[in-house]
Amino acid sequence: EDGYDLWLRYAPVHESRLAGYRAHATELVVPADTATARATRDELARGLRGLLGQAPATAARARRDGAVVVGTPASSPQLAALKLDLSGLGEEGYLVRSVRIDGRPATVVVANSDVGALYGAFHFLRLIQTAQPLAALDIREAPRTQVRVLNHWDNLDRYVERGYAGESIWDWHRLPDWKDPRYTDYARANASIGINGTVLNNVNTSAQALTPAYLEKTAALAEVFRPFGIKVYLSARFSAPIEIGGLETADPLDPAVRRWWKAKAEEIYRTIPDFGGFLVKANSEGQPGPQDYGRSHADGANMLAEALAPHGGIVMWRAFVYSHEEPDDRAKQAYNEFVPFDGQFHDRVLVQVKNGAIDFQPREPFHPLFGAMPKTPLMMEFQITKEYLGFATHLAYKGTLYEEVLRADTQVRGPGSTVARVIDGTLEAGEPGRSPLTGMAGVANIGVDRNWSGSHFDQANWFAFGRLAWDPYLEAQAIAEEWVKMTFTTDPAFVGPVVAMMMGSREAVVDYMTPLGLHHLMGRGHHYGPGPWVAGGPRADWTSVYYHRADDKGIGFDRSVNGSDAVAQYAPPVAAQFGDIDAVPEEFLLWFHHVPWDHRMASGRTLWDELVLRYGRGVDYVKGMRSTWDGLAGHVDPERHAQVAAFLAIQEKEAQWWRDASIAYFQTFSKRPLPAGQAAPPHSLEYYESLQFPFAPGDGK
Ligand code: BDP
Repeated sequence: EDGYDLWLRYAPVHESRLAGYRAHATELVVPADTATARATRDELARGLRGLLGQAPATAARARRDGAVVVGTPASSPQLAALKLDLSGLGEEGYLVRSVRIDGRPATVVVANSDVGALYGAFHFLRLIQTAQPLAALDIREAPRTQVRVLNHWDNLDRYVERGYAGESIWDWHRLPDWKDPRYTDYARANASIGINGTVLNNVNTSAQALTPAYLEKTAALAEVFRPFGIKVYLSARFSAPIEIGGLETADPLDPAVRRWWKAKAEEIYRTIPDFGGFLVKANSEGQPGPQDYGRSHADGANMLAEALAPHGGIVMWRAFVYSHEEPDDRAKQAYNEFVPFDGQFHDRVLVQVKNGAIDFQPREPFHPLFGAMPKTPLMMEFQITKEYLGFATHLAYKGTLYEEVLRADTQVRGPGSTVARVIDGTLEAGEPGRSPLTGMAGVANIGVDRNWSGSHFDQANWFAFGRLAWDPYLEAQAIAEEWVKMTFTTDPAFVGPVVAMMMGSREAVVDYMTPLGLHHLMGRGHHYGPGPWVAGGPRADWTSVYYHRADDKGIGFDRSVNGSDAVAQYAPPVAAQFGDIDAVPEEFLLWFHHVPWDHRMASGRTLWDELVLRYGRGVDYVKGMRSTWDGLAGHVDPERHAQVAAFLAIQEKEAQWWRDASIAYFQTFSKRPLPAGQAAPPHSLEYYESLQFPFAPGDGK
């Protein structure tokens, strides 16, 4: 058990359920003969063999009690005869129903397309994997977003930016000739959670990715993924016309540049007929972009969209931008740069927005762009990899982070205007001229490690992202339960405590790293470990002191009307709440306010005391996770148990380090004693500041 099988382990079900399940899977009927249908049949056979100890006989039509029939009405007269209502399911939705065929009980998985049936087959398997009953099924599912993609921050030399699971799984050197079987397993895993696209290369990309040799390699991957309903996309470097096209400029209004991109799109689609489109990071952190020529984001995005649109492609244009001029508050920049262009983007453009306005911190308030561009489809960008949450060694379930953001209420159209409704398009569907595109992207945490994600529990974050991209209204807790059952065991004695531990794990990271709305306090560059003292260097907004602003009066970034007034970017009721030091939720207190050390908190304690206690609470939570996990040894295979245990020990050490270093540093400003019972940091501040990690993973370029 090295974790390679992810949540598709298909371990034998408990004996007590075996007979019941077998009776509902006596015969497997997947009548279509397409690559997708074959993949569906193979997966069902593999899954049922593992779960039930034997694969059912395959047949061309159902003839026994308990057959499982999977496909489209067009592929199966037996399914057609049921005359099920498939309207509204689209190309990716499905039904899973208990029916009678020729008088015999059967389970059918029916869809309008083979890919819909594949998704339904994974759902059927998931029911067994999570110990659900199979009688009287009446499931109707369709994805609520259209573009559900992973973003790999993988360089062509296989280095993964912010990757903590080894090098890239894309073996560009051996492609297109050698197609590693791992690519197929990657596609299975993604399809099982409804992911239908993958951006293969880093947003900080080399233009090489668009050269003929790399398009051939990309085509080979597309061929592996196609049966699983997964399209390939590429990050496009805006200056590619210069670097690989020999042009003098990449000005999006220059006719030769426009012709170049059109020709490039034609070339791509000749090689990959179902290519998904481009992801673009432009005019951000030194990347080239339309502003280099005095043009706008809309000019840049629209030029690319015009080149791709005739072929059905899309552009995902990132809103993670900030210019090199010193801003008064980096948190305001994306909004300021994008809102003026609402309504001006081509209808094949999605603007891809990170969940918060800074950068994937352990907690951020929702990005103020959500709800502020009603005429433009905004796509969510979550980070699955844990750049700011302890890399792969800290156990932090991000389902709760995703859920918190998706449920946040922008209030732009009154209460209930949640971020989820912005993302799925329902909130602003009536806006004239608005493109119907919707989507969600997750920055992948995948590498060549046998367990894919660098740790066993990081697999849960990949899983949760996929499930929420499919349905942003799902609950983080329910997703964690599914994942634990599928990945480890359905035994309630294990599931209960492990899910509970996961549910609080991200809050623990917030506590021991950046409590009460603090943010961006990590080590410079690599982002490993605490660095609240980080100051100086090329940009103020790459330092910690810029964000925490601690002084002898207090701590926090004043974004109220008296400060940067970033709160004004939210709808008035939200702005009023966030902007009021007495009304702002405490978890965002120091995000929006510079707060005196003796400020009274809801607990009755002073801010300083509360801060110190929160750090300690985070460390204690990790200790609790360790003892919970130790107590569960008998329920897990020794290999996975040992690795999780070892990583929890690392996490405890590092949580303690974060707490101690942060307290040692902030105490130099607060000049107050620690609350009773709180241990002083064992080392001096100078000691923590002196620690160097030149080879921490993730930051090399
Ligand atoms: C930050 C990362 C950096 C990425 C950048 C981005 O530190 O490596 O290139 O975001 O999203 O989180 O473009």
